[in-house]
Amino acid sequence: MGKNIIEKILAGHLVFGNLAPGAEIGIRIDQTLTQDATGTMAYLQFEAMNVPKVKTELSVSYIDHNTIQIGFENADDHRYLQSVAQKFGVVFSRAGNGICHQVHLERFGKPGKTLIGSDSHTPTCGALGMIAIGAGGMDVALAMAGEPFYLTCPSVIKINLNGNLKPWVSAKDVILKVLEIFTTKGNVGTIFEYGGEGIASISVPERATITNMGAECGVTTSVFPSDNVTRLFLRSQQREIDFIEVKADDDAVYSKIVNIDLSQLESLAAKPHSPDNIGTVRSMKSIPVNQVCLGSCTNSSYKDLVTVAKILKGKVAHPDISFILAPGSRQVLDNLARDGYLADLIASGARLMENACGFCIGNSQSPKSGAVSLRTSNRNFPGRSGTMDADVYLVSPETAAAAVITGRFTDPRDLKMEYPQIPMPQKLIIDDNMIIRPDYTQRNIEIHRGPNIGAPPVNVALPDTISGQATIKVGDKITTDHIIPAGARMKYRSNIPKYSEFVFENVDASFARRAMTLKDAGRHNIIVAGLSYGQGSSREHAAICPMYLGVRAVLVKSLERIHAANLINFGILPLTFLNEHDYDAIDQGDDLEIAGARTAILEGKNLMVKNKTKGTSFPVGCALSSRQKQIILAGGALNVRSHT
Ligand code: MIC
Ligand code: SF4
Repeated sequence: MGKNIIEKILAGHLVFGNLAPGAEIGIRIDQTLTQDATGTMAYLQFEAMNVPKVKTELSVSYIDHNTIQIGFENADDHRYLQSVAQKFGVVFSRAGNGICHQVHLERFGKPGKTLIGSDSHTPTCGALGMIAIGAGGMDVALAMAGEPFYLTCPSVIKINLNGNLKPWVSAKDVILKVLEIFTTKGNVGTIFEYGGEGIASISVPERATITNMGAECGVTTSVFPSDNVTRLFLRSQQREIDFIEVKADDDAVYSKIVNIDLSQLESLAAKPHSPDNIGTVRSMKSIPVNQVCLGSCTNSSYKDLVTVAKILKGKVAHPDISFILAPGSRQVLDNLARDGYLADLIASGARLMENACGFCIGNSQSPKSGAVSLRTSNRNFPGRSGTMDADVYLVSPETAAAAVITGRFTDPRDLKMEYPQIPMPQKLIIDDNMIIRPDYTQRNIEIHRGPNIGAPPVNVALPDTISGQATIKVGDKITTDHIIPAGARMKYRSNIPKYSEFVFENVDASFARRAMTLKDAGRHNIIVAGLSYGQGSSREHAAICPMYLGVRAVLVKSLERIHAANLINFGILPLTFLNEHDYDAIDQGDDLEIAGARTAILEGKNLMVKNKTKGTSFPVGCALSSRQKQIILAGGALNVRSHT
């Protein structure tokens, strides 16, 4: 029987288990990436593992998220990260060099390799025919220490892209269509593998837009074959040497096959407040727009930005529009500048931001209250822009450019212009002088720890009886942005006691105080939630901070992959309702008790939850592999590691 791309790469990296969908497997990791917002915790955890140098082929530490630097905190983090990279043999991409996923795609990703990154959009590099997976910082630290990465062996869904895109329709519209089909929930444990004759006309950066936003579906990753398009891209990056062909066998088997006719697609938008709330741009009926943000790791390649520059050339942003531009990398910016497009964009009124995450994570450029903001980024969760009552729509660069001109939602076809053709330059400017490679001749490198760098908190072993309260009850699709907000709060990433004050800030601002009071009384906090709990980012702070507040279990209808792994890594028990009506019967504040937890976990049995307030009991599931059981019982991964 033939093999698909995923099976081929996994088989070449398998170190534990069998490739049977649903079973736990361990794979060797060739490359890792971290960014500054998740990186400090990852390297603090790595330091606690007492390993002298990273054991991967390549590990890169990027500074791209917290670059606003109001106060000393982020600068302290950056300094720590630079020194720790030197000490442990990690390549360091300085602030100003660009967003981790864009830079990794350009400079480091390799077909056929495995990559994990402490950022949920790590699958971006799947565009190069590699397996690239987002994970919590602890899992990345373990991979840097040479441990396998464990995951549920995925089932593979084939998405055939057939035909060709029509003018004005682009890669963003393709992934928005995929989100319409698959939604943001129910895809845990699957991978999207793209194929079909249409992919021959889709460049690597466009493929990257598609693999990047697969993260919003909750799939483990997305991958394209490595073909001639990949070879050309690597050649343009002066690293054709990294090219190998990676393709599925003709008789490869998939769990499901979905066909998308590219020629039938039109411009789409993800409406507030979820990336799967899709409608056509036509159906937006000229809604007035206040802000347009171009950039993020989804849509800030040379082609994306040149397309917009050509559409806007000689025009000025509509007076009602604040037009924000954040190029994805310094390479993109260098080439835009050399080719004159940067001048065109600035002349059209673009407000040029740093080559960093910026607006996407809400740490700058929050729109006005009640604003309509069109963004080429990947998430429009409530409040993520920094303005609670803003309506954020996710769109293609073409749709964004049309709104810059008209001040309204406009199908770019209605601009009645010729669709710009973007020839790739003969030669790209490639300059790695913002990348610092480890210098192995240096000894006794001192690690800089400013006052913002704390110790990673460690949990205690799981007690046999969890006794406490349903301190909060929330609904479906609670994202990690709901659990622990990013934006202006991001600067506390390395200071867990402080950051923990903001857990569920935008859902129930008194949660942290209530939880701390219960913890101080020697009791446990339990989070009760609906479907798809923990969507979105890889931020392990959505587990660490609740852990710090004394959360010992989450009781949910279903959990997303990265968050589930993070909960286990920090000793929080992930429990699932076996009967959904038991969720309905719990009220926030109910006294809950789970007795005999350790024994039930060891024996792989369901646990019983006693609702002491209601006088009822109900069973809950806890599906853990034997490796995960060991971690949960020990109170987290660091506790296991320190005993091995
Ligand atoms: C995001 O897009 O939400 C982030 C910020 O990049 C996160 C990482 C983080 O919270 O540091 C992600 O996607 O994992
Ligand atoms: Fe940065 Fe936004 Fe991409 Fe996250 S999604 S890595 S915040 S640009």
